[in-house]
Amino acid sequence: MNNYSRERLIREDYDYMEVLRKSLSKDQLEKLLRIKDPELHRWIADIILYAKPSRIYLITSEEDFEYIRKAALRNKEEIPTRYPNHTVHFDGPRDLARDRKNTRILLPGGEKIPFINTYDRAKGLMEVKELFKDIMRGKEMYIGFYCFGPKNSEFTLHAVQVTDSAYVAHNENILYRVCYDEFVEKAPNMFYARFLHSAGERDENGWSKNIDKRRIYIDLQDYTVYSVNTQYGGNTIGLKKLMFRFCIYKGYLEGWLCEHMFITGIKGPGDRITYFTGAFPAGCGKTSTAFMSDTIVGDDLAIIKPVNGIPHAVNPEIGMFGIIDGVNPEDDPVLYKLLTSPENEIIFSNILLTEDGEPWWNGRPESPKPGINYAGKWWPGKKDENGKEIKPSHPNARFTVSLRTLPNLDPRVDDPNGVPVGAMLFGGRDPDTWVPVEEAYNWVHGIITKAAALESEKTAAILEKAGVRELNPFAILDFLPISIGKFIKLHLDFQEKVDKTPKIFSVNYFLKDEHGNYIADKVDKKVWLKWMELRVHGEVEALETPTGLIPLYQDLVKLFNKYLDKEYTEERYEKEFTTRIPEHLAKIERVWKIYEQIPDTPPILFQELRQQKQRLKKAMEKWGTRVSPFKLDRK
Ligand code: SPV
Ligand code: MN
Repeated sequence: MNNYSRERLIREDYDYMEVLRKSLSKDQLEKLLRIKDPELHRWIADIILYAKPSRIYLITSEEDFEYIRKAALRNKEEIPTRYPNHTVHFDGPRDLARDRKNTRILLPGGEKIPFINTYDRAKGLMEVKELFKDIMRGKEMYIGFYCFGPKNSEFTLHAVQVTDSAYVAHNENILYRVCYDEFVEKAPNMFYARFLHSAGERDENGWSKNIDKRRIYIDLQDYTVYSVNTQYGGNTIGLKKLMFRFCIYKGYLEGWLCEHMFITGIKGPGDRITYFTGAFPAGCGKTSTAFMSDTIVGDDLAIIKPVNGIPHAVNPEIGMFGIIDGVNPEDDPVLYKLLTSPENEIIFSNILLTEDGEPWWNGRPESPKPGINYAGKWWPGKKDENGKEIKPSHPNARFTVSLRTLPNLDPRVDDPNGVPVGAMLFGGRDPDTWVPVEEAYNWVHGIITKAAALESEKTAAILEKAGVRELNPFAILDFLPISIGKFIKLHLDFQEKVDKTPKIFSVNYFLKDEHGNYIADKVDKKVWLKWMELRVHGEVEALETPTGLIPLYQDLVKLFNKYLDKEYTEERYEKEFTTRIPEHLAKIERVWKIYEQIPDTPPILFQELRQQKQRLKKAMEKWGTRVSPFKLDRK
């Protein structure tokens, strides 16, 4: 990539070295100049002139971490707790989740992509640059150099984060590998993304004041993101969901996959490990599935490329920015222990900090004591201006912690070649259609009917009404910088690049019975995982339904007994694995209608859906609207 063509904040020529010499202390300047990239130097000088930070600090190794931790406390972006390694951050009541409306992909000429929030590039750049004028006055600015992936890996991308938030820098120090040495080694002949962030003016609570001027503008052409007047991690942590857009885009241009997926290892017979990746919209069981696995490589993102003909996955992150709501000692023993261990470095966001300095979230067994939370002072029974009770901790409250704190961290987490992918899972919040686990007939069937047709009820991770069902293909819709049609085609074509494709499964933990109660227990996912592991190796049979392949009753009985010490009744099995035909047909209608509006949808999508519909209709003629698994043939 030619770094010299990058977008500038200041067009005119000026002596940028002079600006750097004046604004950076001697040691900071030395650090910057060791990266031999005039375009980078010039960009930093532009920001200095433009946003006017009063001091500058570079994060170039783990030795800088302590400085950032202290800065976050000094800036009052984080509050200490009774545990020295645990801090709390509050985003403010209007800044608690990703802002879909104001997160826009900037495209030249105002090009539009269906279902994606795009905006005219020239207009967007002008608007957002204006917002950065003088915005860092009186503040310290942090510059971090990170890898998006393991060191010395063909999978890895690079990024520079510039921010006036020590909280953002602190998160990145935990979530990503500091990679200054690779910049020193490779620049200027390297690709890197640029993230410029400012929390903007903050009020006495530390919340960003100008929320109406919150913008997250993603300049696809220049691999640069401008994020301003916001603090919530999904809007601000450059290497998280902002880098992810660039990763998807680069993958699209180069023919590999960047996914919103965890990567975990499942133990099978003889202690073999089979690696799974899994895509779930936020708040739909992704983290809990990862923790139910035997080893964890990653909990949120995956870069997948062929290595010797086999798809391999790398986790670009080395930490978790996870949802804490509902994490309790019974259902999530490992995560709960990790989050309550004083020795782990943890940033909690938008939980309740009780007056005795204890971080409290929904899921802690004890009742919440008064303290401060995302809306200010909190006491039991506190109501908002509409008379609605304010929850002690927010449903999208998060924790940031290093993966290295995990007892079950996979030993291959830093492997520059990643881990081989045996299976891909797709799951959403679906009350009435998908069975708890089902295998696709083949790659294409899976990509279309499981991944592209993934639907889910909205959750608290976005600033919209929870509970409404929406199509969320690959659980990635919020992050796509290209049309979903192109993204599907990329996956269909990926088949040609590998000798063996992973098996594709759908999972659904949210199926309800006729009384509206969830049928499965939270821990049952263990059994579904173990069944899928056996399927990857062809070691159990399956029943053929009109929509895929499901477990045999007797296999589940054995697995429930072995892994959960639980009885699994025929009645439960029938309830869980009955094909609900009208619901499936309605789903196909919904999905069809959406893809009809997307001009570059691959035609094979409609073919697959049509075939699925025909199979369902045939089954309905034979058996009626409900097909019990006991009626089906073995595959
Ligand atoms: C998600 O919402 O999918 C997350 C958290 O992983 S965020 O950083 O907000 O995207
Ligand atoms: Mn995510």
